[in-house]
Amino acid sequence: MPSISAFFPAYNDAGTIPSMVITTLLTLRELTNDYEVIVINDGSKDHTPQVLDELARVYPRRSSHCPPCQKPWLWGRCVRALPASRKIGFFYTDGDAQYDPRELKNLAALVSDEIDFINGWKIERNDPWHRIVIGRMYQYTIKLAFGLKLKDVDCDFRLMRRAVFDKVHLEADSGVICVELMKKVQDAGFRLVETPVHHFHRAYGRSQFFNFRRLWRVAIDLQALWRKLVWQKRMSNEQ
Ligand SMILES: Nc1nc2c(ncn2[C@@H]2O[C@H](COP(=O)(O)OP(=O)(O)OP(=O)(O)O)[C@@H](O)[C@H]2O)c(=O)[nH]1
Ligand SMILES: [Mg+2]
Repeated sequence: MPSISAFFPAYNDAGTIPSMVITTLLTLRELTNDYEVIVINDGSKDHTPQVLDELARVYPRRSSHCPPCQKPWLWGRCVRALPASRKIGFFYTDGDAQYDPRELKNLAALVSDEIDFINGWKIERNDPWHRIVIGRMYQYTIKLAFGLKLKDVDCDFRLMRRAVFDKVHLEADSGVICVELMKKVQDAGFRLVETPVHHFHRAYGRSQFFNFRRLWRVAIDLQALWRKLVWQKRMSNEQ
C-alpha cells in the first residue's frame, strides 16, 4: 500500500502505548514513505496524555491529533472517526500491547489488487483461562448469529483499504463496532484474507471491556445490531 495510517484507541495505556507507537513507526518505515500514527486518548486517568504529548513532540510529522473528548466509553466513536484519514491503507490494533505491531508486515505482505481486507487470527490467546472460555463461547455465538465466515471475529489486528469505508458506514458506539465492521465488510462483498498473529499477556493496566457495565452494554448493542443486520434483512428479503 502506498500510504498507511495506523490507529490506536487508548484508555489508560501509558505503560504500553509508547512502545506500540515507536514499534509501529519503525515497521511502517519499512513498508512505505507515507505513513502516520493516530492515537485517540479518551480522557485517560493515568499518564497516557503526557506520554502522547512527548511522542508528538519527538515525532511531530508523524502524529495526528483529534480533540480530546475527555469521556471514556466512547471507543466506538473513536474508531468511527478514523476513515477520515486520507491514507490508502488503514491499520488498526489496540494500545494495550497484546499484539505485536511488527506483525503488520505479515499483513502487508498479503496486500494485492484482489484483496481489500486482511484480518489477523490469534494463534493462541494469552489470557486467564476464564477469559479464554468466555471468548470461545462469544466467538461461537457471534459467528452463528451473524453468519460470519471468519476464523477469529475479535482479533483487533487488521489492515484494510480506506476505500472500504466508502461503502461501509459504522454506527455503533461500543465494542460491538468490531462485529458491525466485519459483518458489513462481508456483506458488501469485500475480499478478505486472514493470517495468524501472536497474542500476549496484558502487561499493564486492566481490561476496559471485561466489567459488568461494558459487557451489559455490549449485550444490549449486539441484540440491536443483530436485529438490524440480520433479522430486518432476512424479513425484507422474504417480502
Ligand atoms: N479511545 C478509547 N480507547 C479505549 C476505550 N476503551 C478501551 N480503549 C482502548 O481500546 C483497546 C481495547 O480495550 P481492552 O480493554 O484491551 O479490550 P479488549 O482487548 O477487548 O479486552 P481485553 O482482552 O481484556 O484486553 C485498549 O487499547 C484500550 O485502551 C475508550 O473508551 N476510548
Ligand atoms: Mg486488550
